[in-house]
Amino acid sequence: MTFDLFSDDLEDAASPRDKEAIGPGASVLRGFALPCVDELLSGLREVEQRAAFRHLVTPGGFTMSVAMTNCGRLGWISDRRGYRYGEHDPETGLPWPAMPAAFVRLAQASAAEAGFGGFEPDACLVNRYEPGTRLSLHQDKDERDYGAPIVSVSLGMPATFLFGGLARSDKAARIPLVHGDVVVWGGPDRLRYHGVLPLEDRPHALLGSRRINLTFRKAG
Ligand code: MD3
Ligand code: FE
Repeated sequence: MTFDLFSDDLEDAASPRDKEAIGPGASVLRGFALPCVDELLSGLREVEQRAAFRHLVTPGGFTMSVAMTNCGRLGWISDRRGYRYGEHDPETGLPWPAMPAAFVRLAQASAAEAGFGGFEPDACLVNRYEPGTRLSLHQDKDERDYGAPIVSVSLGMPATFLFGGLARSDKAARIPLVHGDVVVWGGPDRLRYHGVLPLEDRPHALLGSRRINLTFRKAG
């Protein structure tokens, strides 16, 4: 919630003034995840036990500084052969863990709040950042249908999100994201370049020197 001397505490986390349009199809829902953070963190612990965080290698042979895991029917992976979604964790050969119910509820409520009713995510990529970790500018193009939005939930340390245009060279806006913020990207913003600046070490009360980002997609 924005700090406001005249706030009367009667608003939901998603009151209109906390929905910021950052593009024609993209909105930041400030604090929208706060009411369910405890459930999200216990869901995350279950997911991590079945499918541990790991550092993937890009097709070009670089190890990503972000550690990743997945839940849901499909998981996103990268290796020397390319980027793709698959039904199994290549580390264990097991199906990815199911999406915890609290994850699905929040993803659907967020999409609806941003104007994308009927969102049915089948993939949740979980990114873990530590101080110094960054995500360079990229587009998300491995999903089958660009008509569905992507929902992203930020937990733990704050980050500066880079929101570019449809060409890599377009100037990127810097959007600060903090614990509990949710961003929904769809429509004409779905294929915009984006990234995350290297994280500063500003330890968070619940998560310490980590940032977790859940990204919900319709991949298949
Ligand atoms: C903007 N993750 O996993 S939020 C990613 O904070 C990724 O971990 C970032 O970019 C993170 O691919 C950023 C997710 C996000 C996903 C798709 C987008 C932002 C987007 C598509 C278009 C514009
Ligand atoms: Fe992305």
